[in-house]
Amino acid sequence: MGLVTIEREYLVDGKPSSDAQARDWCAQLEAGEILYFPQTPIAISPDDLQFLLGQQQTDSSLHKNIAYKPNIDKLSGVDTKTADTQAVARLQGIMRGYSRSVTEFLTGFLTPYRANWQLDYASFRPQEEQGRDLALRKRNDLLHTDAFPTRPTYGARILRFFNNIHPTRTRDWVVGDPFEQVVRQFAPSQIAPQPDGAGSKLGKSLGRAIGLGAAIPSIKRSPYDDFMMRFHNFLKENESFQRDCVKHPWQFPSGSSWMVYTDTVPHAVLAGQYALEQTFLVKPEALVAPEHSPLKVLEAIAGTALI
Ligand code: AKG
Repeated sequence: MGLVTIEREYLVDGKPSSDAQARDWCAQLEAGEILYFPQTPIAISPDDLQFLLGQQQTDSSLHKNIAYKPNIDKLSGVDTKTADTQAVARLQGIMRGYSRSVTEFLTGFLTPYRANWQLDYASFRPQEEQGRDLALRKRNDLLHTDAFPTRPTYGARILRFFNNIHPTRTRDWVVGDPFEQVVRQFAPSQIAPQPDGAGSKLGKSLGRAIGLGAAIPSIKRSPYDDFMMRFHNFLKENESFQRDCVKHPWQFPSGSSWMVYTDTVPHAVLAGQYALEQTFLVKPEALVAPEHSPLKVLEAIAGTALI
């Protein structure tokens, strides 16, 4: 998988020079490329940056990162009982501003999506990633594709925009082969469609056929979401995949941004500290190259609808 570099001078007032250019960048993203901005298009004031670099995550046993939920203007991952209330309010204000700036930028940049995406959580990642002590399924240094345990997407794609705000250090990623290749590596070539009403059975049989174990209980998900969640866990738990899979290293410098569909690009972060991130859920009807979407790839393998 490659990196598509977007220099400032390619943009006109922060926007692609034409609709065709915007569609082309969307198509490249959907096919698994990372769009990389050597100089971030998101303005963060020096004061806010200084403040962020002084923050620690006090509640990291429960939450991997500090999350901001823009739709309800709430932070989680901060221990509000012990944290300084002024500092929490300031962090909330910065995250609110960051979320708005990224949304505004991408509304102008990814024009084919703007009527059909949903703003999801933003996050602040103050922890050093190298050597983090996390439960295996929470580890981000193991290659994985993303799925959210509590937020099934019903086929919407997971698009994430990152900022490396560390003053000097790179944020070091590795990415693997594209989703379709990885899924087919583990799935048999034919999986019999199931009769009506057996949608979730199909999700299970697809999962079982590629050795993903039982379905994950509780939250109501479509067979598609069920598969994506188990596939995330399967990749992290699969030692031979982690050891032998293709790994392309990318080091994102201080002050850069990048965005990627993390539901299909297997990725891991090996080192780095201090990043900001905003997630969008892009609905199937907005996609310019839906054949690359994990939903279409899995439906083609299964031979039937999965949502
Ligand atoms: C994820 O959030 O899925 C990651 O793998 C972490 C990426 C990062 O924080 O750079």
